[in-house]
Formats: sequence, C-alpha cells, structure tokens
Amino acid sequence: MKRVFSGVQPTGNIHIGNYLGALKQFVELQDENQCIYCIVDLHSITVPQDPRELRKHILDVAALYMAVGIDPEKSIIFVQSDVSGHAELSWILTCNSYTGELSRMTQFKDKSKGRESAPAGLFTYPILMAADILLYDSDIVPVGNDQKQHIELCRDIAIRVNNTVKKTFVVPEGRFLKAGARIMALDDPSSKMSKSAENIHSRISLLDDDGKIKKSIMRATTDSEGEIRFDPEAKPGISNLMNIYSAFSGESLEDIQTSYSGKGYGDFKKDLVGIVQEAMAPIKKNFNEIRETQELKDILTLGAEKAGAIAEKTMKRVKENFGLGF
Ligand code: AQP
Repeated sequence: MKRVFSGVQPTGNIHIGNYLGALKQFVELQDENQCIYCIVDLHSITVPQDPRELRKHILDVAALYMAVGIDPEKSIIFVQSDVSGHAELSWILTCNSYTGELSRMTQFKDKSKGRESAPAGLFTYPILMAADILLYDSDIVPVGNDQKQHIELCRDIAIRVNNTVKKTFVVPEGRFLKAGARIMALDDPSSKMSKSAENIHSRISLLDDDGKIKKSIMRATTDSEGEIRFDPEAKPGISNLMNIYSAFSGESLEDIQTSYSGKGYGDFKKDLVGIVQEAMAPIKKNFNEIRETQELKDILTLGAEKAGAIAEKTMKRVKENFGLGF
C-alpha cells in the first residue's frame, strides 16, 4: 500500500477549485492507499487570522472533508498543530534549505507583491509543507497545479538530505488531475480561484446556496465572441467554465464543444448552474449532518493520535540520522 498525504488550509470555505484540484483525488485514493489528510492550520497563520474564525474554519474544513466522502474509517483526518513533529521537522529542513530556492517560489512572489518586507513565515512556508509530506514517508501527494513548484522543492530537500546526511526520507511524487488541476477565478480568469479573494463571486464555495451559485456563474467573465470553444489562451473565461463543466459532468471538452455548437453563453451557463447545484447539494447535506457533532471532534482527536504515532517514528529516525539528542 502506498502512503498518501495532503492538506487544505483553514483560510475560508473550500471552493470548487480546492475540490476539483485536490479533494476529489483524496476520495479516489482512499480505497487503495493509506491516506493521511490534514487541516494545515499552521500554514494559515502565515497571514493574519482572527483566532475565533480560524477555529471555526478548522472544524468547517474537517466537516467538509467528510462531506465530500473522505471516510475516517479508511483515512486519517487530523489538525496539523496537534502533531508537534510538523514544526520540529520544519526547523531541521529549514537548516537544509537555501534562500535562493525559496525566493524562486512564485506563490511567495505573488503573496508578498508590493510589500517592502514580508512575514518570514510566508517565505519559509514551502519548507513547512515539505515537512508535512516527509514526516509521513509519503509516496503520493494529491494537489492542484499551483503546488507543483512546492512539491519539486520538497523532493529537492529530501534528495539533498538523503545524499548529504543519510538516507532518511521517502522522495514523494505529486499527483495532479487533468480536468480540475487549475480552476481560475470566475471574475478574472487570469488568476486562480482562491478562498481569500475579496470578491465572493470570484469563487463557488462548497457551501454556497443555489442562488449564490447561479449568480456567480451567470455573471462569470467570458468574451464578446459568443462561441463555446476551448481555447485557454484566447478565451480564458469560457475555457475555465468548460473545464468546470467537464470536471463535474465527466464529459470531455470536445463533447461539450460539439453539443453546444450554435448555442450561446447564456444556455451554457444555465446548464452549468444546474450541474454545479446538483453536485453541491449532497455535500451541503452531509456537512450539516456532521458539523455540529461531538463525533467530528472525536475523529480529529483519534486522527491526531494515529498521525502522531507515525510522525514520532519518523522524528526518531531523523534525530538519529542528524545526531540530535543523546
Ligand atoms: N484554483 C484552484 N484550482 C485547483 N486546485 C486548487 N487548489 C487551490 N486552489 C486551486 C488546491 O487545493 C488544495 C488546498 O489549497 P490550500 O488551502 O492549501 O491553499 P491554496 O492553494 O493557497 O488555496 P486557496 O484557495 O487559494 O487559499 P488562500 O486563498 O488561502 O490562499 C491544494 O492542493 C491546492 O493545490
């Protein structure tokens, strides 16, 4: 059995980009692998968070994990800050990373744009992500395309330690889906859909009601040509919507293009509204059933115990190989 690890930041409600890029894979992988899914709260404080909101979002993300189909009987679900090995390993890896490689991370460049000085955590965040993955001897990391560079960095750090210190880490592989790997913002198809973007109509959250889903899709940016054709360069808006359509319906982009030939954007968008509303309905129902229960907290407590036991073994090996302690 391969070991799978991934996480989501509790920075707001999960949107269809997170779902199609990452969570859908989480569910697919859990039958044939040992899966560990984390709510990465330590990552979320790289930017200021309201403590009460953060706690709420941690439980929201945990409930959404289960609502989309992650089964705690099959997969470990836990909160990152409950396992101290993440922060501990992160420091050891920081001492084996270089400022040059960190400065090349495009997410750091984007998030620190326009600032004279950025929070150091924003800069070292990819090392914490590497620690998350390496702590569990993970073979596979299902993520969206935006994390490709961070996975590469994680592999580089693991290989570096293996070669310069001692063979310590499993070198993981990223896993990216074709259809949902990068869902773009509905109001601006040049940037990715994001939880923390100001405009709520830039995204569809998994908990949006039918009215909000309709509004966001109907006002999504397209172009003046009016032809439903997949061309991300020339027609990024409609291509993004076609991607969403394809990922939810399972229909290929070619088939979508053929079936909407001669029809307008209005018809296409109306159908997409129905498809997304239908996909979100069971998720919302499941979420409401689990969110306020004690069971949810018990699952996280048990998950942290299971994850902690694996992490402890890795940390013992890491400390031994690095000569830490006595
Ligand atoms: N737009 C996207 N399309 C496909 N996949 C995406 N992911 C994020 N955005 C898209 C994938 O979702 C997983 C969880 O992401 P995250 O919570 O760790 O952080 P993020 O990538 O920074 O996501 P957001 O939504 O943009 O959050 P904020 O606004 O807080 O920065 C990852 O696997 C990611 O690839």
